Amino acid sequence: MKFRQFERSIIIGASMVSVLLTVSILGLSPTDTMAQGTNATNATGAANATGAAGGGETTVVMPLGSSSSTSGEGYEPDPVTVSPGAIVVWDNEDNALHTATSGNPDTQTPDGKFDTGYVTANTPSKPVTMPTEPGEYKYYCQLHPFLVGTITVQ
Ligand SMILES: [Cu+2]
Repeated sequence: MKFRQFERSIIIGASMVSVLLTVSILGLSPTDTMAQGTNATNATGAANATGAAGGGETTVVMPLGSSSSTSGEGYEPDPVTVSPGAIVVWDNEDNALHTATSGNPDTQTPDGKFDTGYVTANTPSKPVTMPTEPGEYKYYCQLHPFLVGTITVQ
C-alpha cells in the first residue's frame, strides 16, 4: 500500500514536469518565430527604420506645422515599407486635426484600404492594419489634401 502511493506520486510528479515542459516549449516558440520573421522582413525594407525596433508596429509622425501647406512639413518618414497586414500608428504632433486616408490624393477619393479617421492634435491614432496584398498605397489627409504619403506593402 505504501509502495503504491509512492509509485503514484512519482508518476504524477513526472507527468507534471512533462506538462510544464510542453507548455514552456509551446509558449516560447511561436512568439520567437514571429518576432524573427518580422525583423527579417523589416530589415529588407530600405526606409523602415521605425518598424524594425517596434516588433512590427510602425509609427508615422504628423509633424508640428504640417497643417500649413507652406511649412514643408509632411508625414514622416515617407515613404514607409511594411509587411503585409502590419500595424501602423500615425502620431499627430501637430496642433490641428489630421487623417491618414488611403486613396487618390488628386481627386481626394478614399479607397477604403485604410483610414485613421480624425486624429486629435498631440495624440497618436488608433492602430491601423495595413492591407495584406503587396503594393504601393497612396494616402492623404482629408482636411489638408496637400499632405500626401505612401505606404509600400511588401
Ligand atoms: Cu491634416
